[in-house]
Amino acid sequence: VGSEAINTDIITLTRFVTEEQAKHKEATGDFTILCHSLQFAFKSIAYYIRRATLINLTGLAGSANTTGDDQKKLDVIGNDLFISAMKGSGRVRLLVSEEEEEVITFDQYPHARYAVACDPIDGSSNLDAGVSVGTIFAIYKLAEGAKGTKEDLLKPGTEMVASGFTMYGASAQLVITMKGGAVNGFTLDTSFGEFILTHPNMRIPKKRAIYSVNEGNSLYWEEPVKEWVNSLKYPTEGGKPYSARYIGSMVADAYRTLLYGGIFAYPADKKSPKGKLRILYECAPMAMVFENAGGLAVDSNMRRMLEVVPEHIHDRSGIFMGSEQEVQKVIDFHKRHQK
Ligand code: P6P
Repeated sequence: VGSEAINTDIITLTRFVTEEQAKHKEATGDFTILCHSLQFAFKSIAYYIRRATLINLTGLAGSANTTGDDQKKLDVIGNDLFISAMKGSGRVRLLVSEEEEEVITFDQYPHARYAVACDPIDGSSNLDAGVSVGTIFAIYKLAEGAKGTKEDLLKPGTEMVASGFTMYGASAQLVITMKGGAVNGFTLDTSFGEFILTHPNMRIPKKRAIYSVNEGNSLYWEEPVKEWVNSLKYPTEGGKPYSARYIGSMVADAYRTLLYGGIFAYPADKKSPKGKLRILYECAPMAMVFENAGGLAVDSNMRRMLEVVPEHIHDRSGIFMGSEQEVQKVIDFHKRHQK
């Protein structure tokens, strides 16, 4: 071995969660076991995404397998993998998935104490183009005596115990945060098959001249949104115009915004009055990541995103999330319109 220092004190996600558990004497280890199953889901989804083009999973291959079914699309495979990983944990009672109309209850585990909401492969429409997609997840702990019905998930994001996402890009990047905790980034080392802590205590810059929004919707935007975006493009106080960065895959736009700063927005508008992105498994989990990294996240009424309560499990919301000062600018434009 050469003279370079070998880091033998590697912090894997498994070790990280185990050390976290040790800090809470009342912990039973259930969350640790749930995290093992979560990371298995990410590893297996990462495997199929990496091979998608090779084994023609990027669309309905048209070729039937032995049982005559159409070959599944990746988002169906991602969903199946996630469901079986959560069931296999034995620690999940309820699961909401973007791919499932109804909530899934694991009746074989009536005493399991966690409820999970997820988008197994968010942005999957971009897959064929090789754009980074991801899994977004939210974890709630069921109240004592909870019945284990979907009402147990119709809560504000402030009640999540953890949330995060895994982006399947050049490597699989997992970003996870616990309630009131730090945001930590892990990179999948496929040679170990382990998520390694590579981005401890991620903090989003307080400001950054980058905005990320689909301007193809500007015809439908409300006035304050139009004025806010124009103020970035045509600065009046002599500043430089902002850079526009929009990938169209939420986890990719979110990861860049978290690392570089700036703001990501998907406003509710005249075309989508309730917004496009889903509260339970897109807006709320991302909002907790951004708040715990020192940023802000609000809905189209400028309410704190984590205080928004969905009425139905697939409810949507507008969202503005990113650097504190950038989100504050949007709030200021909306305040001017309220007077
Ligand atoms: P648009 C992908 O389809 C997605 O759900 C998010 O990942 C992404 O942020 C958004 O929709 C992109 O939507 O309307 O800009 O294509």
